[in-house]
Amino acid sequence: MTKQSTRREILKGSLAVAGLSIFGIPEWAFPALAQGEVLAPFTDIPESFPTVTGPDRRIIDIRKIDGPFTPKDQFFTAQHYGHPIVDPATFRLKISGLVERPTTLSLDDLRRLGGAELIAGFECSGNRRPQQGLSGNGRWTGVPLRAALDRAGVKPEARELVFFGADHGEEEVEFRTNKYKVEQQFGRSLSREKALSREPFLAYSLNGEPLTRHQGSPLRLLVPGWYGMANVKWLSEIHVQADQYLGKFQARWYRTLKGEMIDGELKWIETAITHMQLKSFIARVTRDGSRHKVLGVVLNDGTPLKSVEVRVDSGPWQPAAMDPATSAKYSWKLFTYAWNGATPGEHTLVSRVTDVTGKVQPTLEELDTKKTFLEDNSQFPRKVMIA
Ligand SMILES: Nc1nc2c(c(=O)[nH]1)N[C@H]1C(S)=C(S)[C@@H](COP(=O)(O)O)O[C@H]1N2
Ligand SMILES: [Mo]
Repeated sequence: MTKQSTRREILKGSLAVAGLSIFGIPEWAFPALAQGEVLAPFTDIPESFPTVTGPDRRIIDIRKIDGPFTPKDQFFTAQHYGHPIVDPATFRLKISGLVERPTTLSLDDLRRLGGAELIAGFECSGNRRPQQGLSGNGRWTGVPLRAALDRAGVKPEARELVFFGADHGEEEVEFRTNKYKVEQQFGRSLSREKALSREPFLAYSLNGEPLTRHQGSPLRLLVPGWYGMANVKWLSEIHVQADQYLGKFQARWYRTLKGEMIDGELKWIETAITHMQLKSFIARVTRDGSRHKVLGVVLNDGTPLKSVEVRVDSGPWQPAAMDPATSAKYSWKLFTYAWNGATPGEHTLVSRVTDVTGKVQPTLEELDTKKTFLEDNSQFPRKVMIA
């Protein structure tokens, strides 16, 4: 048995498990550049650009993805009020409001509840072309949110849970013709049903190490399969209430305005940003001798995938192979495509992903009636120069 077919057998096995057997002949290789492998330059982004994009902001250079998990010192970081400092030793998570037992939990208390692991990737809802750098994937350790909430006992009349970060700032709240300047904490809410489901997670470590300040040290919420804004960093308080939470970052900042055809009539609707929309993008193209390889990323809400395909110029869609190391439900998924017979000159490459429900990643034209820029999951054609 050759080395190649061994790899193929292994992959076949894990694809069957993941239900991805319709993918083409796998040509999987670990994503870090192999010896002798060189990047084929994209002509749609600069050869180099700063990944630190502001005082407290960082993006990843997707051409440098070097494994299933994004290292802590490369993980993108985005937030509204900068990075607060919270001392892990004196930190207490407060659970207040409509609970049987108002509760405060130290990190040790939380550790005693858990030690569970979650593999989850996410992107900022504003992540978009050409850099797509507001995305990453992590192996998180922590406690299912449910375990902490059960300590406090959510009362039957509670409808909504609000998650507050330690970060805050002055906000202008508009009410009719008035504007009020008030101090507010970053806050995001979840319905009772979602908060008490098995999914949301309180994470205190990333890839086996305590969260960095950038990642929300000492504790953050993760809502697997949702866009980044739900993953409240520097989590300090969970407030349980009957009313709807209408804070800025819940009710106003993260929403989409789009036109939808309903019974032959165009209706303008506004929706909240919640779960990630089905998306793929090509991260890099490399050459090893005369062979070219395309590596890309899929992000979605955890719905199993049916296929990822790559198209070169105006050729047919060709199946890509999935990386078995990224098959966990909420992991980002890496894929590769062996591009045979690449000719010198500029080419256009694009990927598209389809999930098992038959949902297909839309083209940019198909998102034409989406006015606001968040949730851009459109197919992203890339231009690459082959020497
Ligand atoms: N406390 C707090 N949490 C926050 C935010 C914030 O401003 N404050 N920003 C959110 C947004 S918009 C995103 S995209 C993610 C980014 O997570 P990261 O910095 O770990 O990549 O954090 C989310 N959690
Ligand atoms: Mo975001």
